[in-house]
Amino acid sequence: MLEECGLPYKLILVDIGKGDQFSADFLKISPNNKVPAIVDHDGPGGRSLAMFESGAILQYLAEKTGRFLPADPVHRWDVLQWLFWQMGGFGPMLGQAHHFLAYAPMNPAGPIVLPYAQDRYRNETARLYGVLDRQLEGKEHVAGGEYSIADMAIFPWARLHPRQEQDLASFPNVRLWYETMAQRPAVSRDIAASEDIVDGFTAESWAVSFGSAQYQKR
Ligand SMILES: N[C@@H](CCC(=O)N[C@@H](CS)C(=O)NCC(=O)O)C(=O)O
Repeated sequence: MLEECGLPYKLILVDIGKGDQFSADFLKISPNNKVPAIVDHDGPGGRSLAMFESGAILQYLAEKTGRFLPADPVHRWDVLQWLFWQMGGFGPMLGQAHHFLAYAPMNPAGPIVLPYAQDRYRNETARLYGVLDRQLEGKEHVAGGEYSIADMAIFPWARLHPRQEQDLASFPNVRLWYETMAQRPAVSRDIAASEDIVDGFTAESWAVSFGSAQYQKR
């Protein structure tokens, strides 16, 4: 969204494998210990505004710039419902697919392979891709009749379809949309700058992500 809007920004790495997300300074900005988060030094009334949750951040930036969220109420609510569909379903369920299909089998204390959980989240992920595929039938963009923050929110999860054990050949409308999205200059710049590789865990990074450090009372 920042790239699409041409807004100036400074990217600050939060190393979630090392536990940067639990630092007192980061928790003031993002109390749920998750990225992404932003601080807008030119927020409402010229004051700084900190925000977490990508859906809220996208809506905030759309309202600030007047871009990528249609003004017409019918189209606007169409975009917002698909933005919330990502926040409530596509993101969380695909995150669980990543956990049981890719991360748990890499547990450094010994692989955790749970066929029921793997089937459950692989199937639920496929169901959600099917919903998206039907929504994209005959459409270039997910909602509102134009490129919007709904496309932006959904794309990064779809980018990881191999990790979710999904073949986009089964979802031809999603595949076409995905390929078109990936060619947008702002999106391809982001793809080039942000590889997502998880090739193993140490005892420390496992504890940070899924163990004692993650669940320690704060
Ligand atoms: N609903 C949140 C999800 C954010 C999220 O799950 N972030 C993960 C990385 S993809 C994270 O920061 N994990 C660190 C942790 O849980 O400690 C959003 O869309 O902003």
